[in-house]
Parts: sequence; C-alpha cells; structure tokens
Amino acid sequence: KKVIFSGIQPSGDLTLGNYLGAIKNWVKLQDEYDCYFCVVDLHAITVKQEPKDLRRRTLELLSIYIASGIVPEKNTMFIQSHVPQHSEAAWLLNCFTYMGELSRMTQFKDKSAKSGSSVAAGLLNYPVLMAADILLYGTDLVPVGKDQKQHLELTRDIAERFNGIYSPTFTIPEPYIPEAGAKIMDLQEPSKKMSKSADNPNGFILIMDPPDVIKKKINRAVTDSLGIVKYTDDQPGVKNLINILSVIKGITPMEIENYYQGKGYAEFKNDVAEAIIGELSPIQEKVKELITNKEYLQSIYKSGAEKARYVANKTLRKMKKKIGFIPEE
Ligand code: AQP
Repeated sequence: KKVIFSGIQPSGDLTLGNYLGAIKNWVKLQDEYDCYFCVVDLHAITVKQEPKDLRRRTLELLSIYIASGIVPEKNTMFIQSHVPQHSEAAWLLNCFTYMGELSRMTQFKDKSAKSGSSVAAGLLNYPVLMAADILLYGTDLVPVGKDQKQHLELTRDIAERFNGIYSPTFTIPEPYIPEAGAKIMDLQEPSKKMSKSADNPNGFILIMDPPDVIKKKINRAVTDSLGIVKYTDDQPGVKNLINILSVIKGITPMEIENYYQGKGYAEFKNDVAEAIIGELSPIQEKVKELITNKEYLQSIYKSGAEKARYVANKTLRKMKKKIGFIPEE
C-alpha cells in the first residue's frame, strides 16, 4: 500500500477551509492507502500559543478527525510532539536546507510580516519540520490544500539533495491536491485564503460554528452588484460560494450556475448556508460527545504514537548512519 501523511496545526479553531481542503479528502483515501494523520502541535508553536488553548485545540482537532469519518482502527492518528523523531529529523534536515530557500516561502513572508519585529526562528524553519514529518514515513502522497504546495516542493528538494549526497534514503513525495476545495477563500476578502488565524471572524466559518452563526456569516459574505450566480474570476465572492456548495454537494459549478439562473443572491446564500449546516451538524454532535471521552482519545493517540515512533525511528537511524554518526549499539 502507498503511504499518505498529512496534518493540521492546532493553531486556531478549524475552518471550513481546513475541512474541505484537507479532512474531507482524507476520509476518501483511508481505504486505499496506509495513512498517517497527525495533529502537528510542534508546528503550531511557531506562532504564540496560549497553553490551555493549545491543549483544548489539540484534543478537539483529534476529535474532529474521528468525527469527520477517519476510522482510528484503519489509520495511524497521533500527536506530533509524542514522536520525538520529528524534532530530531528536522534538526538534521535543517543542515541540508538553505536560508535562501526558507526565506523565499510565501507563508513565511506572510506570517513574519504579521509578527512584527519578533519573528521566531521556528517560523522560518517550519517547512523543514514539515519535510521531516513527511519523509520519516516513506510518504508517497501528501494530501494538502493549494497553499501548502510550495512547502511540499521544498520537501522534495531537501529529500533529493540528501539522497544525492549519500544514497537513496527518502521516497520523494508527491502533492495530492484535490481539484475541488483546494482553496476556499475568505468570505470578507475573497482574494485571500480562508485562514483560522485571520483577524476578522466574519471571513471564516469554523467547523464548530452553530447554525445561526453560519447563516449570519454567509449572509454577510461579500458578493457584488451584478446579481448573477456565475463562476468567474470577475465575481470572486460568488465564485467562492459556488465552490463551497459544489464540494459539499458533489455537483459541478456549471450545474450550480444553471440552477440559479434568474434567481437572486438571497436564495443562493440561503442554500449555501443550509448545505454547510447539513455537512457540519453531524460532525459537531460527534465532536461534543468525543471530547468528553478523554480515555478513548488517549487510547487512540497513544497507540498511534507507538506505531509512528517505530516507523519514524527506522528512518531516523538510517539518516544518522549515512551522515556518519556513531550508532550507540
Ligand atoms: N482556505 C483553505 N482552503 C483549502 N484548504 C486549506 N487548508 C488551509 N486553509 C485552506 C488546508 O488545511 C490543512 C491544514 O493547514 P494547517 O493547519 O497546517 O495550516 P495552514 O495551511 O496555514 O492553515 P490555516 O487555516 O491558514 O492556519 P493558520 O492560520 O494557522 O496558518 C492544509 O492541508 C491546508 O492546505
């Protein structure tokens, strides 16, 4: 079986973008692939986190994975900081990555601009940790949203560099970017991606937002004065809503355009809101139930980490040997 690795940071409450761009697709992949789904808490601390929020979000994120349909028995689900091999491999790979490569990353440029004068070195090194995550498991495919494509290309470059200096060690991973849902945009500024750390909460829908909040945010979503439901770059707000409806309903943007011919934005927005509520409500119910069952969650992340450590350690030992470190035994 081919190997899949993917993860989400518990750096904020999860958005519809994270769900449609990542989790919803993972669910479809679990039967065909050997999947590792990680809660990447080490990545989350590249920006400031409140300890109690980080704890809450980490368990909530794991609950969302399960509630969305990722079956614990079929996949390896774990918390990144429970597998110390990630940090260790990241250090090694740091020494095979150039400063220029890291400072060119769009995410670094965006986030460091937001952090002002105190940018953590971890933010620059973020993609190296991501490379470690992926390469430790011999990953073939990485299902991510479009925003992560650049980081994945860097992972491939680092892996090829290491393989070239020593001998083939890492599998070169491919991005797996879904056509639909690859980039859900901010509801208020549809030129920007929907992001869990955005400042304006009207710009994003959270997976845990109650129905009335979802309705309100969709109603307020920026559209235009043209009044036609058309899938075009000239109407980025409407296009984004069509995308959302299309992914949830599994129908094409063209079918949506046809259906709403002659109908106004009010009806369209109402249907988008209902579709989101219909998709998220059952997940929310399950998350609320799971989150109270700490023992069950622990049993999942414990056995996941055990399995992950075993595989990760094998790769790490290989890396160290090739670099020239003396094995302990
Ligand atoms: N707007 C989006 N549309 C589609 N996919 C998205 N993803 C994120 N935003 C969208 C995908 O979600 C996964 C998890 O992302 P992450 O938590 O590792 O970090 P991120 O990509 O930086 O996501 P956010 O929500 O923007 O987080 P913050 O604000 O903390 O940086 C990835 O597969 C990503 O592609």
